[in-house]
Amino acid sequence: MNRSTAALIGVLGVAAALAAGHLVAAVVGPSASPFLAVGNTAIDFTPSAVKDFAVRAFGTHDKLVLLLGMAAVLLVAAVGAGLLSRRSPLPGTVLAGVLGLLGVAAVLYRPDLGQLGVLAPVAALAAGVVVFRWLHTKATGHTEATGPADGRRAFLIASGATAAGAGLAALVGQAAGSRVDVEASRRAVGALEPASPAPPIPPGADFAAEGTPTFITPNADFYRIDTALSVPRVRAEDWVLRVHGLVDRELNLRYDDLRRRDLVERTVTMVCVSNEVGGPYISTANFVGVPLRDVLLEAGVRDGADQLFSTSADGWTAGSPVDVVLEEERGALIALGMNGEPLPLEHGFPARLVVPGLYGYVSATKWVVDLELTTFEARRGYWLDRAWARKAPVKVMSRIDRPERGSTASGRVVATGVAWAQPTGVREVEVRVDGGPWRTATLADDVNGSTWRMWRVELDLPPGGHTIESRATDKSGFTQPQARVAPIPDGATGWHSVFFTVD
Ligand SMILES: Nc1nc2c(c(=O)[nH]1)N[C@H]1C(S)=C(S)[C@@H](COP(=O)(O)O)O[C@H]1N2
Ligand SMILES: [Mo]
Repeated sequence: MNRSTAALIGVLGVAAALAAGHLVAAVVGPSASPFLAVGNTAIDFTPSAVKDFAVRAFGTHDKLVLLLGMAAVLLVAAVGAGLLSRRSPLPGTVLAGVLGLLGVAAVLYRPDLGQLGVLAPVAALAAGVVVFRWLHTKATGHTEATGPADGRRAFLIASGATAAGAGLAALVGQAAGSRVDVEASRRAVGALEPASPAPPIPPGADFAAEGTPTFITPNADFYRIDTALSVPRVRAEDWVLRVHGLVDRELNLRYDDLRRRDLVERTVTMVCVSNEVGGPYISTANFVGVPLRDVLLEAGVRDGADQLFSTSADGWTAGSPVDVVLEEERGALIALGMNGEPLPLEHGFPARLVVPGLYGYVSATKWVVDLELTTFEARRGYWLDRAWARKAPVKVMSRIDRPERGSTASGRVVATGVAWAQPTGVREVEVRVDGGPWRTATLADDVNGSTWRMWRVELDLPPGGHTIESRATDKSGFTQPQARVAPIPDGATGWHSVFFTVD
């Protein structure tokens, strides 16, 4: 058989396998689709350094890049196996088998899939082997009686049928897999009116006209960090939050149990531990929900429980210190809403945790379904096995938003930025230029200690290149240290510095 036929058979075999897996996954659990399961498992096994790099380089597109990369590798493998199978179908059969087993392993490794999940990669394996061998026979199978022309026609029909069948199976699988209509469930939730709304944000709380972010981050702009390739689709009406472990009584709370309570609204700035000095992974929202403390007290926390271990619908986990989440002043929430709407799907619909003053990876579980009172000895959250610290309170930090790096300013320079020190709050921000004396910046109106605070300062500078640096001091008097420390293991430190030119 010629090379292009051989390559085509390889590609069609793999396409049939993926499509069959996707179709079966629609029934046994959408995340069992072999491609997604392998991708998710790859994320779990990726060394932290690579993950940090991916987040830095591609931001929220990191997952798209991973999927495209996997697709490229698969394509190369399929073409390669096809070409190697010109004499015997063995190499292609082996490839289909190996890929199928990879899918089985990935599904078994997923914490969010039951045993039935393996049916999807098993179907993929079977379809891959059968379709590949069938096409191979068609391509080589012309006999004396039929002749090469008939054989060619039979092969073309078979490959066309395979392509159409695979496309159809993938489409049906996709449609059936998204049949869980979370969007409708989210719309049906409607407005979540807080019994105690957050105080209104004063107009003087940001310097957005001069380069800082707006005080409240619109939901569409709120930074997003998670390990989920496909957003978990949990309907409010199916959602149950189990509270168990070292408690006096286990609770199983339904969405309506929570939303019927007196909801509170709190303005909170969330930040990711992976945020570099000067980085963008920080946002602020009005979160509406139920005080986490109230729920934990209802369950009755037993002595000895030092960790609140939370698990999401997709099996991600985080551990927060029990003493922190029980602090009344802290204001930790089981959040249902964000900026006047139910949580967007990507930010944890139906419910997530929000704990002011702790980095997201040790507190902010999205799609939360399980709260276990336990010890730090007994259980380790997702990122702990990847070299991140057990405890991670937010570090005092400031960022310069204007002037921008490498920009050229004319005349008077207005420097602006943000600072944060949750849950204590920012007392002062200082700025210096070219290593000169520190100058105190003007602070925007204070909203609460768990939110960021914007700052502004006017500078008269001679023409030429300049470097501006900033440092914040929290309300306990602690000043952001100069020493540069990388985000791993518990958050970056150091002064942000920006070089710019005055003409
Ligand atoms: N289920 C789940 N929850 C999660 C994560 C995750 O990967 N999965 N990432 C955490 C991290 S590291 C951060 S910084 C915050 C980010 O929340 P956001 O995406 O709403 O900004 O969510 C946390 N909650
Ligand atoms: Mo994070």
